Amino acid sequence: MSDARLLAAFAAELVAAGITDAVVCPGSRSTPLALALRTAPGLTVRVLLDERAAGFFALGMARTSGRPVVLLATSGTATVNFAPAVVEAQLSRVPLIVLTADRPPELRDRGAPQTIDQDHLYGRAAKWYTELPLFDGSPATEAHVRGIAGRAVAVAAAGPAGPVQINVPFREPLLPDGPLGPVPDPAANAGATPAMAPFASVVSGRPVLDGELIAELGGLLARTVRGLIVAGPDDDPEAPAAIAALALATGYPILADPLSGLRTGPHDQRRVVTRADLIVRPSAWMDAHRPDLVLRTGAMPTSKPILGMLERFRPGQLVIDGDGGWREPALLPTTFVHADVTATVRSLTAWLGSSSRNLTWTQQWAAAEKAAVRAMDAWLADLEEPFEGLPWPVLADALPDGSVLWAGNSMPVRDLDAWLPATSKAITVRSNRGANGIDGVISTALGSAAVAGGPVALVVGDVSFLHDLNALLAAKLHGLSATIVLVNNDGGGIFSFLPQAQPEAATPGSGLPEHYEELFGTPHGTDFGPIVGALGGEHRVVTPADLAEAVRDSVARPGVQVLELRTNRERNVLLHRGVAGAVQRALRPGRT
Ligand SMILES: Cc1ncc(C[n+]2csc(CCOP(=O)(O)OP(=O)(O)O)c2C)c(N)n1
Ligand SMILES: [Mg+2]
Repeated sequence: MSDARLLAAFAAELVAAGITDAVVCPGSRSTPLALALRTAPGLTVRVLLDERAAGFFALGMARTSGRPVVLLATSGTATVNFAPAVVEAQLSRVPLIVLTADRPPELRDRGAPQTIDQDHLYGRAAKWYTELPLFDGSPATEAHVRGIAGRAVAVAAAGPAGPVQINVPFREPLLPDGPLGPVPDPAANAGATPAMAPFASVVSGRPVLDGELIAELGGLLARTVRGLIVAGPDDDPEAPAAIAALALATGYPILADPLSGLRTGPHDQRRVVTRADLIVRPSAWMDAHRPDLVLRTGAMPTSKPILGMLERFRPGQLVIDGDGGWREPALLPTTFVHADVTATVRSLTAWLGSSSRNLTWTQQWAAAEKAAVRAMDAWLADLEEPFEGLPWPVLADALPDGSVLWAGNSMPVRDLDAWLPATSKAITVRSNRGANGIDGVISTALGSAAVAGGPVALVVGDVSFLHDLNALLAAKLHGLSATIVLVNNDGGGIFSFLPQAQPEAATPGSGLPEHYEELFGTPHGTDFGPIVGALGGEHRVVTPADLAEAVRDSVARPGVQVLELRTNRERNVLLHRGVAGAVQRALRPGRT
């Protein structure tokens, strides 16, 4: 088989294994593969100019479509620019197939241009690394290359999902030596498939517990009155309804991280606690409601107060992780249940049966949730200045069913936690919480917009926005639409909550407080309007009073609208303290 035909076969194998989308960055060494992907039937190729942004764009696509996405870069530093997204994909369990074009072996480590060591480039962040052979026309090479495509997709998608790297060497000339198709189907003689059957595929299943183990765990839940379900970040669309049903069967409240899927959607939300971040802070109420057992699903929640509560009370802990993970940063003695979350939770619910267990405990938590929501709503209604939590209730109200809502890292995801209310609308809520980077946030949301079935919105800080400006170019090049609420506090607002921002904590000669603004506050005074306009987006400054209407207007229109809400970092700390105080007052004895 000629080089061209084998390259086309490799692309066709990716499609046969379920790949529908590829993100390709321009370059010379990758030419044959770029052409093979671009001409492969069934594959949509989007070209992005900056590999760092392209990596996150592919990540956003994969998280929203639920399918692995292919990435291609030319040799050299281009491939290294995928690294932040590869790391995020590993930690947030997102399948990516990263193709890195390379010089052939004889040109490596001898001063050839644009040649770096791409062998295992992403280290342990990639689940699997392999290199394609140089094509030599032999049937063995063809079988090997075809098989690698299917294997790469299967490995990337198998739990825990993650990135794989395939390094692809090319010798000059870099043009295909003939037509890139049609691709002969090696299985065609055997029969009957209209689409090409993959050369290598895998049949696998989710790990489930047998009845005896379910009875053991169910018995523990049945014996324990003071239990909590802590639902952490999880993209599995089936888990929320199953977890909600277990909460009813056990009487356990669900401390629902905003990225758990529990706060939004049509499932039963009666046991969902949305204000846990504020409720579980040290207080007399919390001392009186210490849990004996915590059942965790998903990743560790974003909320530091929840982590602090676990560290303070040290309850028994079950962590269910169908991907066999060990996510337990509270350092508690823990039983890890390495079985599928939805299946396990459903079996436990069935084992427990429906009875009204632990009513007092359940009602006390429900009362705390109600008191916190009431106190926060009243506090917000009385507020007469811009507040960084405001976008979340506004977006939850304005976005229609089927929307995808992204939170930037730093304060946006924390304000999301405090302020995203429960809603029966099917809004998917996401954030890059694997490595918590402030890079690539816009690219991720716009990649999501490329494949989402409904509107996409993002709330992002100003420093994060500056990190990822050329993401906006992707929207222009590919006709994407999104609503971006840019919370502009002119710097890194999160640091104002840390000890380095407290002048009274500074010791003489420590460099604080005099270098605080330079090192942490990082004011930059950027005028965002002209930048957004130059990159093809629309920009307007919004006030708290017109945010809701601006969001509605943006959701109804194509293109990217950046709605800039200007806030103040110092005021922000005081306002966050103010609302936390309002919740604590609402939890005082006699109030709930
Ligand atoms: C890629 C990367 N660089 C640096 C950091 C450290 N960091 C965390 S938050 C932050 C400031 C973010 O500022 P902004 O996006 O404006 O959000 P705000 O804190 O104001 O809410 C920085 C620099 C990080 N998480 N990721
Ligand atoms: Mg900021």
